[in-house]
Amino acid sequence: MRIDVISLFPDMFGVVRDSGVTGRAHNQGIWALHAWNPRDFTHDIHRTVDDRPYGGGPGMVMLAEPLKQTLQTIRTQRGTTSVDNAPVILLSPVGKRFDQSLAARLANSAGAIFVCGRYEGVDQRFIDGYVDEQWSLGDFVLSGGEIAALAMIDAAVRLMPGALNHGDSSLQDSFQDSISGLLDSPHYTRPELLWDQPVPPVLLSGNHASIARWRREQSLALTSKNRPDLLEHARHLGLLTKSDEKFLDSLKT
Ligand code: 4GY
Repeated sequence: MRIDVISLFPDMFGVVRDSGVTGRAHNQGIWALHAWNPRDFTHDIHRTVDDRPYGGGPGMVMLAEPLKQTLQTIRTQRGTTSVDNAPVILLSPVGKRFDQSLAARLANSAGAIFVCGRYEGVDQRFIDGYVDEQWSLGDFVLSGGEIAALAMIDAAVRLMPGALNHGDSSLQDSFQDSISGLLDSPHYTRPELLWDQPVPPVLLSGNHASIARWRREQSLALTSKNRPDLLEHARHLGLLTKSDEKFLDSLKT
């Protein structure tokens, strides 16, 4: 998979290229990252990438032309003009909310070209002419799209085959994230007694059925408390058993 990003701060992408799971996967050639600065595609002496908004108002708007020039260079290097090979995705709070299924879609694709806006936004004519999709990390406003792109790249790359060396844990995660539809249960490691708090005894019992049931109940209780919307969704999909429902009932009293 090849990811291209267009950003006035391309150095920010060193984080995902060089560290942790995503850095190791990058070194293994599982994915490649190319970060492009639209300032390098300006032609004026000031290397201008923004200008004042028509109609007035605060702040500046990103110029369409340097973004278009950057995109054309990327398309030439990628050797294609087809959108299904590499969709152009703008990071914006007006976009479709990013979730685990979009992460999986990206992980199973040939890649994407992420456009990171700065200032008040991007000239709408670039969006209309060149952007295929808009994705949002959440209902808040960042000072640029970079941190949203970093989060999405991280979420996708860790799902790619070979990215997590212990392949089991990605299975566990995907079970939690997309099969059970519930929040993950708590984790414990050594020592057995820490700050007067013991590890829940069931986890030391060696009884794998009891451990699975305890984890399931922890997930149900946490999801009910923090994300009742996810619980309702899981119920709608028929992912809750009679035993789950009985446990959830017992929480109400
Ligand atoms: N939230 N999800 C987000 C964002 C900053 C438009 C320029 C978000 O993805 N991107 O807040 N991006 C943009 C917003 C103007 C800065």
